[in-house]
Amino acid sequence: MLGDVDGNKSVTAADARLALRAAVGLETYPAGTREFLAADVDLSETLTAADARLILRRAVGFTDAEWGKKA
Ligand SMILES: [Ca+2]
Repeated sequence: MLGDVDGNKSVTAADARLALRAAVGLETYPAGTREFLAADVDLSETLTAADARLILRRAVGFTDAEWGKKA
């Protein structure tokens, strides 16, 4: 599920944390893995702070146009 990096079936700040850790190299999610696909919410095929930002926004209830759409 998009945004659910830890796989617990909900999108929370914990998922944003993992995405941010991946963006700075503290977690390694190879392309194509479940974690990578969940974290790449802007479908840019890279994990960046922008993904973490979108996940955190989703966790607190915002809906962003970039979510699940290629830029
Ligand atoms: Ca989750």
